[in-house]
Amino acid sequence: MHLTPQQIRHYKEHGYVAGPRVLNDDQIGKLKARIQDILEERIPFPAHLRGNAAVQLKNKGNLPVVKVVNIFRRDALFAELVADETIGSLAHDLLAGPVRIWEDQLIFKPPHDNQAVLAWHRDYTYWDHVGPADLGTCWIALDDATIDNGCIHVIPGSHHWKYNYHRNDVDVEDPNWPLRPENVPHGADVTPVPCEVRAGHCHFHHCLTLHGSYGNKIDNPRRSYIMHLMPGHTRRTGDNWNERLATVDVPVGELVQGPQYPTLVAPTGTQS
Ligand SMILES: O=C(O)CCC(=O)C(=O)O
Repeated sequence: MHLTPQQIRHYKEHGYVAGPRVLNDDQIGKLKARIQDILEERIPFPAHLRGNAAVQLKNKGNLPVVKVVNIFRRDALFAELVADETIGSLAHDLLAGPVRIWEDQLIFKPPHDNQAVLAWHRDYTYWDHVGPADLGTCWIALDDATIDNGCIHVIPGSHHWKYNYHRNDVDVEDPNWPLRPENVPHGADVTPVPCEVRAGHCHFHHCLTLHGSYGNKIDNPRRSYIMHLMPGHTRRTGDNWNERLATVDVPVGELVQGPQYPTLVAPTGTQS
């Protein structure tokens, strides 16, 4: 399966694009069951990768908003998605091959949680020890992601802005900090555009596209599985600083590749 030329153009011009369905109902059901097992600690998962789900479960009787990273390295069900031909083919439509996985995440937004906000950000601000800045994300909905349950919003075209902020500049108390008029280029349009994604479908965004999401106002959780992807030319450019991510185990200047960063399946006939 491929993205259409219009979809590819949309990604290049606007920094994001809605993609097709990549998971069937059976896959979604299995992934949701596995997520529940991880979050409720029925299967072991390193605590620093799982957030503080267990503590909050005991305190509040409800799961908090949880982000779990690098699941594919520990769980065969998620590793299957990294090896999925459809996802691999779509990723190669947008990024130069061989496309590799940089990091994955699952995000669980509990029902009726106004606090389940993901602050506005550009992913690359947190990945600037690898480059160049042309990584991309394949964001897969496991529930319908809607305005009411906190779907992603983007600022179209913001990946083209001359805009550079450092993670230490950010006021973490203000989820809108990157959108403040004094922080964006003069005259920039910062109107957020919601990206609703049906369950099983995907959405892609560029690592420089500003995005964020708001709370969940409905009775069901909003679950998503997110693959952050590198083009084949991504190199380590600087020091490791984010201990939540695996330490980048290649020397500065070298391509980020090896068993920690599996290659996605390239469509037949693609040179990698
Ligand atoms: O799932 C969300 O609401 C935000 C996810 C995100 O920031 C990302 O995929 O880069």
